[in-house]
Amino acid sequence: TKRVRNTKLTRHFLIGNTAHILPHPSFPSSPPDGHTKGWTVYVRPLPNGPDITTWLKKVQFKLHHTYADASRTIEAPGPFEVTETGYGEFGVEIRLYFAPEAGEKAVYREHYLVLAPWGESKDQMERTNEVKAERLETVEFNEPTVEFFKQMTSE
Ligand code: SLL
Repeated sequence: TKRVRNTKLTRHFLIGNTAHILPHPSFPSSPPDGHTKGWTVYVRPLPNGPDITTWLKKVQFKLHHTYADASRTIEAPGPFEVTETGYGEFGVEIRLYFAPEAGEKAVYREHYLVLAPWGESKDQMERTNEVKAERLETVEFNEPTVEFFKQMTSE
């Protein structure tokens, strides 16, 4: 496959989670026994940022083994997220699968779920019953295939 030499495509996105103490309006009123939190883990574009589904085609989230069907796969157009209830924090294993034209293997990220208020907005998180923990992520396509490069630069 022909590649564009000395060229790198960089794309930004967010990986994170939100969480709420139950009960919360976005969750069913009778969660499984012992489940005290509701949460969503996600891979998202930046606020007002460009569409990520031009390059991101599938996301696999691997949850803690205490979940039935711990492996959750979301295909484009997404949204690339998993919503669950539970009691504890754990590292979610995330695999990002790219458009076939990219000719790139899946890449791996981990997001450690945060369920308790933290940091500078701790008080606000407590007041609003919404915890959020997210970070900016980057993928780089080095010497992209000609086809993928054309597609990405003609958006
Ligand atoms: C902890 N190390 O003990 C962690 C484990 C387990 C998370 C967290 C419920 C799963 C289910 C759930 O929240 N598991 O009941 O389906 O804090």
